[in-house]
Amino acid sequence: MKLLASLTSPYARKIRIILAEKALPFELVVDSPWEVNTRIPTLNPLGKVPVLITATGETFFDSPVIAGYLETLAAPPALLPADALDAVRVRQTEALADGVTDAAVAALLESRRPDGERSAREIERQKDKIDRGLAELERRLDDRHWFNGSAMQLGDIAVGVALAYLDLRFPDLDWRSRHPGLVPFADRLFARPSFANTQPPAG
Ligand SMILES: N[C@@H](CCC(=O)N[C@@H](CS)C(=O)NCC(=O)O)C(=O)O
Repeated sequence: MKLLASLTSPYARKIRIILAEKALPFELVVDSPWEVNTRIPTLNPLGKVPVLITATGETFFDSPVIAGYLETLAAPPALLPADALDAVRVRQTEALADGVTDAAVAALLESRRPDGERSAREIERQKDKIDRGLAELERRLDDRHWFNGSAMQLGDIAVGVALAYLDLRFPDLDWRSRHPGLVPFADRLFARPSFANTQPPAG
């Protein structure tokens, strides 16, 4: 199994964390879709990472699909519940967290546009999505340990990845002060080897 990923992609990090939690062997192929020599568009027409190539040569993207595929390998721990409706609820947590990440990526890309093309209004619009998303996640977590059920699942990993991505790209947003209810949760996740060993390079 091969995972094509850039080291800074939060979506790819979500998959690397799942692979680590499940102790599934894989080859990490570092490929950035922003580089001219990238192979990614030949594997994913959308030109995005992560892309997974299975042991039998089948290709899967994007990260929620890859996460679903990895569950089919039945490697413990299960990160989606067996009950179909409960699995949808975990997927809802994942979608909300991925949406926060999407808004952070969009805000970052907008902030990197040249002077005169950059829209401060668009950056604020995306930051509002981040703040509303985190407020909703904080509300849903309440004082529980995990978002869905009594053990860490896919939704929890996606939330941890989103929060870590904010630390990397928007430390000034100071999500810890604005959403303190998420701090113990994040501390718990960030201490796991799967998170510690997949930290993006600085810069
Ligand atoms: N929804 C996708 C998002 C993937 C994505 O946007 N990846 C970024 C890297 S963080 C990318 O490859 N961007 C290249 C591009 O947009 O051309 C997923 O969950 O896999």
